[in-house]
Amino acid sequence: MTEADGSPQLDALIVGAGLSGLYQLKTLRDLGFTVRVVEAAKGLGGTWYWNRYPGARCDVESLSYSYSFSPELEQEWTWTEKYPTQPEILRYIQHVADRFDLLRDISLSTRVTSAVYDEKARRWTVTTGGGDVIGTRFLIMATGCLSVSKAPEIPGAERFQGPTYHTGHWPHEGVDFTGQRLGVIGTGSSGIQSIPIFARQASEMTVFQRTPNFSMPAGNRPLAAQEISDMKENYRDWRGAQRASGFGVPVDKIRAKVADPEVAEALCPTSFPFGTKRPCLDTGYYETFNAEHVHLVDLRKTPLQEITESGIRTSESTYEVDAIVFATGFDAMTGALTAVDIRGKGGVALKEKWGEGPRSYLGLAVAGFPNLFTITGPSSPSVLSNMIVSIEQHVEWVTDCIRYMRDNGRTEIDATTGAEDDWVSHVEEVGNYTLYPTADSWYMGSNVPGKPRVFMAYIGGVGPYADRITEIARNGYEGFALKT
Ligand code: NA7
Repeated sequence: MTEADGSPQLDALIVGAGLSGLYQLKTLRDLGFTVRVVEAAKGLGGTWYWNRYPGARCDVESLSYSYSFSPELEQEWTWTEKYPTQPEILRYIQHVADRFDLLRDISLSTRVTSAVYDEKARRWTVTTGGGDVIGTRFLIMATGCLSVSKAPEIPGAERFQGPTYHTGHWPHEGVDFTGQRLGVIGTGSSGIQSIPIFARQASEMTVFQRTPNFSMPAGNRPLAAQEISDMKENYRDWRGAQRASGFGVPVDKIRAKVADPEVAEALCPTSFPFGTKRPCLDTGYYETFNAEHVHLVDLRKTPLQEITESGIRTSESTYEVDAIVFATGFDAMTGALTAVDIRGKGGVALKEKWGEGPRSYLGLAVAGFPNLFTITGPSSPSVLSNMIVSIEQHVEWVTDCIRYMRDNGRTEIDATTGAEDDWVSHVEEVGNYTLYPTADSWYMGSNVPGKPRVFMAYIGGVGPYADRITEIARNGYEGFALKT
């Protein structure tokens, strides 16, 4: 369907061609809706498209980190390792796109810059970086929780004469640090996964650590044929259990792995309780610091002061380097949503509404922004779960909602402010029963200077959360105002 001026009019526009966007496209298209995906990258995969630094791997086991919606897909796809590598996940995503013929409804290299709600027409007008205008009844942000890299807010970063890289935006052609003096800033999951590999290349490597992290050996290995076939036999039961979800338990043995006791001590996490920052899985991370050419700088003792033309200066000395890797993380959970100029009722900007922290009903909808859905949005379990389970949950809920609206002749759905307030209070209350708010983490938004310090995920559990949103839908979308 097109407007008189030729601009497309859709039932739904999906932003993002990662695991969420692809499944959302399939479910809506299967119901006969006119739907399109726009994606800023040149390829599919979302977070997995960009995070291609060496060693990038999912920290959920591959047999669980896969779609559950198609028993056939489950049977035909075979994972090779316990924890899937980024290239293998991308191959899986490509396979899904080919198998369900998704590509024909996806526009790559297309970035959405603004979305404005027309209250009269009850439709969104979406504009892309290329100047295209798309009209749509529903706007579905499938933009991911960890997709906007956090710029390193370090004085002088732009002065450095050598190459700099961010783990969240790694060059597609790869980088070889052989023979180079390398500085790595950041020891979160991305740093911990990539540092052992950089150490094999660099002639000298200095790791700048602000906060030591909890990391456990991944114990990665090829999957045996028997365990794959056992899993394939039991997939259906497993998927049911998965939607109720669970957590792992740590064993930490850093002092036994690192020869230099001072370095070992510096690597031991002490400043926050286990789990309040996302625990990492590593392969040989701590042992890397036993190599003579690998050095650890403890930024708590000698704070980072600036980046110079040729190196990194702390309060104690300057480290000359040829290249710098920023493994400094993401503007998590809200970054990709506030990066688009989204204007709801009365022209209010989402960024403005979220000035004091994200407010959302169920992590799915935002009061005053009708017909807008956020897949794994803030205040849903999202990053506190196996993402793909939460993605499927949200995608299916949104699809059912849009179908319900079509079947019942409704053209607008908007969360009420009261329901949103209650949900935000509930999320906060449950979060306050935990230790999460005690740590400075990306869960709290506190890794980004100036970002409000709010616990952005829902810790009430994937299973109970699913029951709640299902119940809300069953009761005719409680907490939402629907218009015909
Ligand atoms: P994370 O986990 O946010 O880690 C970022 C790291 O970078 C962390 O060690 C930060 O220290 C450090 N950092 C950030 N900014 C600075 C500055 N300015 N100076 C020094 N050090 C800094 O991001 P990742 O990409 O590793 O992982 C994100 C998630 O992806 C992960 O949890 C998994 O779910 C997958 P800090 O801890 O803030 O002191």
